[in-house]
Amino acid sequence: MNCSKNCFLVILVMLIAAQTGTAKCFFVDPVNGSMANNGSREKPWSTLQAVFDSNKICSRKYETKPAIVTATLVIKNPEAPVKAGDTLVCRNGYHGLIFANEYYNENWITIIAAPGENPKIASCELRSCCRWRLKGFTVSPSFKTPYKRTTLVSFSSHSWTGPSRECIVEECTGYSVADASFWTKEQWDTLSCNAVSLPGYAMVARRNVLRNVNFGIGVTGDSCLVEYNTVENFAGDGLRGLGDHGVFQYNVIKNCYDVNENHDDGFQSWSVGDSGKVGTGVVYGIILRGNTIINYENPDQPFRGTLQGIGCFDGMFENWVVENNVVITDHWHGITLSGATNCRIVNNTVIDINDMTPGPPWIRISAHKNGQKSVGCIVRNNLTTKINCDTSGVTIDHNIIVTRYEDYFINDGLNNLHLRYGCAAIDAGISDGAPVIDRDELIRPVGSGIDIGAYEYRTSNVNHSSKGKAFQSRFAVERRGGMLVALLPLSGGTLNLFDLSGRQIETVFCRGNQHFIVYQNCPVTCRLIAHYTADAQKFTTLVNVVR
Ligand SMILES: [Ca+2]
Ligand SMILES: [Ca+2]
Ligand SMILES: [Ca+2]
Repeated sequence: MNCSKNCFLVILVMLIAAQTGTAKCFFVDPVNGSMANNGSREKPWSTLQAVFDSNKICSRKYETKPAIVTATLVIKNPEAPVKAGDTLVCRNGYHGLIFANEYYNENWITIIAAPGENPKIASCELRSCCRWRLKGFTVSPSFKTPYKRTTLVSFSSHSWTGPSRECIVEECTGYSVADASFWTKEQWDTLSCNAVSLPGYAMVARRNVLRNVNFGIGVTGDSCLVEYNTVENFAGDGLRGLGDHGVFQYNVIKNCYDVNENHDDGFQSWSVGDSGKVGTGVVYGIILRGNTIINYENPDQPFRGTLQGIGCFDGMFENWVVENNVVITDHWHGITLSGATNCRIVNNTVIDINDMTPGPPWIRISAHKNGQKSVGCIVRNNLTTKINCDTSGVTIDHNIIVTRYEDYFINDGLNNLHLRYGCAAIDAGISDGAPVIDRDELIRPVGSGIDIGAYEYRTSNVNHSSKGKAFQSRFAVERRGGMLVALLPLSGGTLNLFDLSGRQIETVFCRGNQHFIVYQNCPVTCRLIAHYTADAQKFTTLVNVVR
């Protein structure tokens, strides 16, 4: 009896806590909704723009202006139904152009696509905002007439209403126009939008796909995270990181368009001092890890230009880590830090995309333009076409200069820079100062030592990394008669088969079917590594085929 009474009390307390503390979901449906509704699943509101414009969201704003971060926040829209911690679920259709000002949420408010649906917005600017999460939208000003060049997603700050902080954009698809292949040079120069702007503290851009843009993701806030994004077809720079302690990891930046005077960079940073002058300050603690930067995929691409891979020319840069990046470019600057203190450039792969000038690209740490020398830096375990460092202030060891790509890489140096069986880069590095995982987020070292370059060569069973989302699980590959059949964890994606020497033996593009024949005439006995990528997730498994 006592027990059931206690249980009842416990449940009652939990229910009360749940009622007072539980976040609510509200629904927004441009096709069937109305602002006269209450926002429930059955009676959704009409568009996200209308939800903001009709003050349905309770939040906070600075009491006095100009806002300073230590000032008092007061309640805004106190009677509004959407409160801190709630979620706005957006259904298919066009949700308008989102601009909202002064929404400092005490707890996160999430704006998310309904499962399996594709809500669209022209752009989203949340200004003087805190703790917003925007997820799963397709963003393009081409949804609105007339077309207006803008930033696709920005969490902007304002000197009067206050700085933004702690906002997230993830799993969004953004583009200026869906297809820019017919754009003239002038259209590229005047119509391409900047994609994402993170100007405040602790902002995140994650798993977004951004195409046909001017600048990709620009970070001026401190402690921001930019990961697993794709920036494809860009006129400006792919990524910019000017704030301190930013982490840029596992992004893919590819295909730059030379349409104006901008010097295109895959990633660029510079310091700004108290005077406001470029090159007079320090950028602290940036991590660039596992990014892939590709100048162009198609040699016949229109307005194809050259691309500085990681170009940081106006230091100082202090306590940076640049590791496991892959830079494939037509320029001299593969990875360059001009003015570096205690920076580490370790286990990167840097190659020229062609055999013409400019290039071959180098890894370089040099003095600041003003003459201030770099100190305490390490350039180690890199596989690169050139090293061009100052001799003082930089420890340079265990790097390999590549001249013949076929000596090192599985596939001619461009499509697959995983190491070839038996190549001189395997086990030739040192672990001191080196990353414990590789570009694929797999644990290293494998074998008798750490390898040179971004990828660790592995001959046998895969060590699964405990870090990150990638490689969390394996998938099944079975022999059925003379064929191998994969049972894939997701639909779509690409499956690659390698033999244990690292030779690629099959590539299959898996369209919509989760049971897939991957190898028609499989040998009676063999061991293979199957590597499957879909929806930005990666899965690897070792296949043992025995009679
Ligand atoms: Ca640039
Ligand atoms: Ca070149
Ligand atoms: Ca090794």
